[in-house]
Amino acid sequence: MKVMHTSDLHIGRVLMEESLLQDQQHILDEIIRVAREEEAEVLMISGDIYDKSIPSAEAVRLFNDFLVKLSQLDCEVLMIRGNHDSADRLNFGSRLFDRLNIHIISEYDGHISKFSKGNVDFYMLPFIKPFHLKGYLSEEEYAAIRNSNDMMKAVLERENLDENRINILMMHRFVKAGDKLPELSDSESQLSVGTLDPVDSSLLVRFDYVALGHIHKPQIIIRNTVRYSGTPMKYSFSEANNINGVVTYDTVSGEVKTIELKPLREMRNMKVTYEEAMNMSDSDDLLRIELQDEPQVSSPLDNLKRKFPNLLSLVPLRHQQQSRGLFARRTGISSRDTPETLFAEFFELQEGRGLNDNEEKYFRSILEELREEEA
Ligand SMILES: [Mn+2]
Repeated sequence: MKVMHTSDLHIGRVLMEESLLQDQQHILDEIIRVAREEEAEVLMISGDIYDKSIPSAEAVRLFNDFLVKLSQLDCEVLMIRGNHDSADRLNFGSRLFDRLNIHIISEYDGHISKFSKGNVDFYMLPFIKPFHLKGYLSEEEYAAIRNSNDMMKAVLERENLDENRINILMMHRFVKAGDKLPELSDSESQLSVGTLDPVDSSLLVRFDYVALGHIHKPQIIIRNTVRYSGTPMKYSFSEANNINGVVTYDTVSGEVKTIELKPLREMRNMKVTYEEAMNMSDSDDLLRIELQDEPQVSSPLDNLKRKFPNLLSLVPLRHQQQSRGLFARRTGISSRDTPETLFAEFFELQEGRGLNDNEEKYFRSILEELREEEA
């Protein structure tokens, strides 16, 4: 049986105020085209269907069209909730969609939802937090859960895998292999960087394939068959060099393949002088330009925009020098860094002075609000 794996559609996402709806419509059609061409029998979408827990009307409309097209496929569609999705909103209509071979799992009911086809069992685990386990564990077991890894262990211990069957797990989480963390991009939830809470891949060894979502760069975690499919398209300029696509897994031969998807608009970073940029041919690509000189014209951005209508970010030379200073000093983000200390450091670098009491208070209040929203 051939199964297909994708994740992190983030329908409704906006990139630097630029709507990506057309690009997303195109890429969703590409996913459907590939599913058809590959004769996939099951299509797995491992969370973050929507970009926001309250999606825009346009995003809902696009997802609605996608569902209709999926229902016309000769293929079972499995979807789980990601941390960006509202459980209730994603769940809307799901019992009706079941009849159309579209299975959406948004909630945990004490067991991982299992979907069986042929000799394959698909375990569909939506994004959950430890409190979702309350009531399913004894009080002692529940009290012993300190992090995501403990939670995952408890969740998996409750399942009886049939070793005679092919077992596939879908989940939306941060998974590490030993000391090795997955490689992040700028488009994952920024706040999560401060609260890295990984699950160790050693918990997943009993599965033949693990279809992960959450991390946006496609990557293998322990073996070819425990991997992040990555987003089907690029969602930040830090992803410009990624090769985005969908993954297929043949449950008989064990073969894993990545099938590249062609975006509607390419995304590129350019490091050029103003002169060089103006001498290039016009382009509709989504662009970020780091200028390598200080142009002596009055409105470089307007001129460049005429050639490159989708130029979304123009970084002047002096900003790059400042941020290089920042990166030169920092060797990375550690668990000791908090959003407060990181922001204070960033502010000092930009402004050449520390935060005063009022500014610090203001920053804390914004952070508080964001954290409440996240909770
Ligand atoms: Mn995501």
